[in-house]
Amino acid sequence: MTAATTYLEQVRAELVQRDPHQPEFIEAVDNFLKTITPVLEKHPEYVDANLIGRVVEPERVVQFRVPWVDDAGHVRVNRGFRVQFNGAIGPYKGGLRLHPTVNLSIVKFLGFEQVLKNSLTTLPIGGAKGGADFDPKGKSDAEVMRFTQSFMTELQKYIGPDVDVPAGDIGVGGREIGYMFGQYRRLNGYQAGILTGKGLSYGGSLARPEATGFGLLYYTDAMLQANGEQLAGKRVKISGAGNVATYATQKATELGATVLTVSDSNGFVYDENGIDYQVVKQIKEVERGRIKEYADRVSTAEYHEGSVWDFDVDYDIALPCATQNEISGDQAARLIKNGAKAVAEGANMPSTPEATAAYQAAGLLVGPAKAANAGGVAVSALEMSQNSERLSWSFDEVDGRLKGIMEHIFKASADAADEYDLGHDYIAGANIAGFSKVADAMMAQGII
Ligand code: NDP
Ligand code: 2IT
Repeated sequence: MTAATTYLEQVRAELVQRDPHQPEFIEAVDNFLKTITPVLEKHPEYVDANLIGRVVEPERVVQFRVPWVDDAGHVRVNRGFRVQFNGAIGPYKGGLRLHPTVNLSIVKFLGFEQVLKNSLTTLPIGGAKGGADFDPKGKSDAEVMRFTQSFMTELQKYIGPDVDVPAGDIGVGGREIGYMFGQYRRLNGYQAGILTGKGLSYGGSLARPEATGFGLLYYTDAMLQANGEQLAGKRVKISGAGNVATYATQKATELGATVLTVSDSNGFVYDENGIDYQVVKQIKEVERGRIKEYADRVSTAEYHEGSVWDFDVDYDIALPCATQNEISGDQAARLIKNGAKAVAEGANMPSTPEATAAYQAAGLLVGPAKAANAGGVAVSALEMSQNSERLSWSFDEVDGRLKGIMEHIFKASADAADEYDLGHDYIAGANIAGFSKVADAMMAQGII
């Protein structure tokens, strides 16, 4: 037992004692704590400053009532959250999730991940997350509008272009950002930098919708190339059929891979000839339908109920792009049996700890979420830059910067793993590289 490991055990014990009912948050912190001992051994001053104890405690948590009236005239109440986790390196930044499973544990896990992810982008943004336990599925446009207006009426008290800048996540896309922006403007006047993921007509950035999915593939390609491989010719399994999955499918296909599957929470479609992202886009973005409909439109595709991770097919690369803990230990064993050699996480924390242990035991290349999916928030930060200078950059300008940022994130993670003799452990590398800037900034700013 070194001083560093004893200290980390104390921090963890305190956290579990305080928040025993926050399993996702504890899981996200554990994923970090497991990798950070060598940094504390090199920097004993971090232990003296109880830096880890401070890093795992959010700076501020806001929880609020969101009342709204449904189309039948009934008064409904949801619970809204904003967790401003760490502002040491810039204004709080992170998405809003609308999903019935949203609770404080989920928002804190996402906020904690966001701190390290945002640091990895090299851009000046702190970490935050928010959302509500509202289910957009089956709601009319008018209901979504009334809900998001009520949500923003409270949230606007806590955000600002230099304070905290929310964006989308599960259940929050262009429609929801538009309604929230409108309500903010009605209450406070036009401020472009209040949200990112905006429509192009009122201050949005080209390539923000594509950014997370495209960025995931730029990262994956960089990881493969560093290991003497390439994306072209590879068979890829993707889960999810939302924003991240759709544009991951597009970029994977453009880079010469074949995407065999996409999914939603009911089931998945499989097509040996490759999934057509334009059909997915039409069904999900335009018609707000279910992925089952894909098989009605594309004759070579099959639809199956259940998890895509329970489906056996030979493939090379897994790109989970749906939600947290979607891959269990058993499903990871199956993925390895199916021949996958690499996993890159588009969703936040999609692999259970058992799954991650299985990948590592089998020697897979693993791109962790906080590195591999950082392209979305990176382009959000570029949207903030464009808003500040009151200019818009071309698609190629934004996409080119995104690619550079993702390649840098891979390299910084690989270099950190090298520095600590951790081989190809890009999970530890991302944690260490992301943490080092936050740690420097917190140490410089005193005990706050
Ligand atoms: P969307 O709402 O656009 O799509 C979510 C997709 O995941 C849908 O296909 C949805 O299916 C599926 N899904 C959601 N919850 C579950 C569940 N419990 N079980 C199975 N499938 C589920 O969200 P995004 O594409 O934006 O987000 C996907 C993931 O990527 C999330 O983990 C998010 O945090 C992460 N992410 C998003 C970024 C962004 O910029 N949007 C940036 C970085 C990460 P169904 O319709 O059936 O619910
Ligand atoms: O998880 C994420 O990084 C996001 N949902 C995007 C956050 C953002 O501010 O663009």
